[in-house]
Amino acid sequence: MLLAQKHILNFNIRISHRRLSTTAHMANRRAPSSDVSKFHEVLTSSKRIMALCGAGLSAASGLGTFRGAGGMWRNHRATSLATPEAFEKDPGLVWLFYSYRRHKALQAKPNAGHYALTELSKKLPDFITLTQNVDGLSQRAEHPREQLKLLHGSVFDIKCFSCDRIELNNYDDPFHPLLAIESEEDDRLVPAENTVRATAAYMDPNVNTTTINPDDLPHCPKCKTGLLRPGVVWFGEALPEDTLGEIDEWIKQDKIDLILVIGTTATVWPAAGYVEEAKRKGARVAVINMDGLDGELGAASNLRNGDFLFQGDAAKILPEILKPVIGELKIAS
Ligand code: BV8
Repeated sequence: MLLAQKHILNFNIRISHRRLSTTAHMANRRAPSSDVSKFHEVLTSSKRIMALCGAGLSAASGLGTFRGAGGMWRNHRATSLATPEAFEKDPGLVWLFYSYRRHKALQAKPNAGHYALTELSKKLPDFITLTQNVDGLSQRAEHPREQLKLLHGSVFDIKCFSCDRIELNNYDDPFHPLLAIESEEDDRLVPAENTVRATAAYMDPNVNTTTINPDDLPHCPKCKTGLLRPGVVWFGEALPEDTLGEIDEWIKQDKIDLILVIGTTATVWPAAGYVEEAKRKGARVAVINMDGLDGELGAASNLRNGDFLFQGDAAKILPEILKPVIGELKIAS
């Protein structure tokens, strides 16, 4: 008995130990700080910093996110649109979807979050921004190009679906007359059925959408036969080799002090994998997200002691938490 008890006692101690250790571990594991002054100490002593950005960074510019608050992809329909298979099945529909996002992105303006990262790049040569966004807003905030890595391409680059031709930075809106998407309110100038169908198609998969005969869609001026397509990385497609190489080169150079995980659910790979890579190089993690811990934080969810979590709008939080390095952000109106 005694033995048993001793066992029970030990067991209890073990249990309590484990409970203690797990709670201690949990406490240690999930105790990110949101103390800005503590973050400022870490920031000012950090030499090498990386940022991983997602749709939440552009939310304050009026662009929908994919899954988070007001998620544009909530119906998952968008995921099925962002694939080479969807383009093969109905290139007109996929083009209408991207024409809609080009139009919205051109109407939008970079926000204080984008400009704060631009300033940090200018002040800290060993800072790089990895963005999953294809909206061109970091570029329009004049983020130093060599410190900006476009993981998933840009809706303003145009590629050929068949040959290797690529045209960078095409801002024609619409890219082709058949792809005209005016703002929802005012669609006088666009063939009504186009907009209605486009929006319907996007919202309701049961609407037959083959709106545009592929022969009428823009074709490649080089190989003449290939359809032109948006220069983004679709699901199932590889990320740009040169960009991945540049990032790996930067990561290899030295330890990393801090990774900023900004407005992303960190659920799309291999982009989400950079959180773990930075941690392996010694980085502390600072999450800036509207949803916070109760939201989907994917690869950035297991925060530890010494990590940070700032819940709220990236456009408001970034200028604040980066102030010791970038100073007061002055945005030209
Ligand atoms: C590939 C371009 C292989 C197009 C995009 C490992 C495990 C599991 C799956 C995989 C794996 N490896 C590969 C896969 C498959 C797949 C994948 O990851 N699937 C997921 C869904 C599980 N990955 C791929 O297919 C990749 N390719 O693996 O190729 C290969 C290799 C060699 C050779 C051939 C093939 C390609 C992935 C890229 C796909 N393209 N975009 C387009 O945009 O149309 S992904 C797209 O979705 C975005 O770029 C982004 O990456 C993602 C959306 O995520 P977020 O940006 O995080 O947006 P989200 O809405 O989810 O979250 C917003 C967050 O912001 C929320 O948390 C919200 O709370 C917050 N927020 C909202 N407002 C604010 C805010 N925060 C702050 N302030 C605010 N105001």
